[in-house]
Amino acid sequence: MGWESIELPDAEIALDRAWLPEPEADALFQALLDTVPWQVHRIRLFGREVDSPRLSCWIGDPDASYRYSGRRYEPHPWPPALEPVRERLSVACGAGFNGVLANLYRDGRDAMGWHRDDERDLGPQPVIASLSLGAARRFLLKKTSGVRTPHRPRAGSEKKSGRPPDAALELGHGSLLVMRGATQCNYRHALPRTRKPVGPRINLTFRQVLN
Ligand SMILES: O=C(O)CCC(=O)C(=O)O
Repeated sequence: MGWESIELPDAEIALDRAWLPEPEADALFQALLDTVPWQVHRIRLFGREVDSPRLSCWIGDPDASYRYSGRRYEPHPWPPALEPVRERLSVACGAGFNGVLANLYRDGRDAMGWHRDDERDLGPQPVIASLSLGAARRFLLKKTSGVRTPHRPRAGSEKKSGRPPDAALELGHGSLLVMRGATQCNYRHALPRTRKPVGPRINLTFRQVLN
């Protein structure tokens, strides 16, 4: 297998569907489920602050505090199981990462609305490395006008978001999706809810915060 280029105009996206071998992915999934201090983050939705429909944790180096959706998060220390993965990811992506946003989708009702990872703290062309563990879920991408706006998640439903997505990728256990260059400037992404019975999924988006 290896790297597959996702061909979308004005984006640089690559996917390795089996980046982390299954036994390692199994062990990492269980270790994170057990050791990450999962929290409900508050997000802005249609001008209101609401609980996000998933559990999250911002993990990083001590100075890597991170502002998104109108709040600043101080980093939790790296769980021992994640340190070696960070090193391997840096080599695989040719980029450093000082933080990771971990999200736990407990079942198909948990989701992530349309947004861009375009916070000022990430710089203009961030490299975002997204490692998925557990149940496979659909990840959608949709081209924008290219105008940068603050992080503003939209409703998690695919139907409510207007025109259809430009790409739908199945992100399975151990897959690694890397977005770089102008991708965050030109595309929004989302992880919609699903009615299918699905088990828990953990997604880790590694980032470099420029404080
Ligand atoms: O769970 C996913 O695959 C998407 C996560 C995401 O969009 C983010 O952390 O910004």
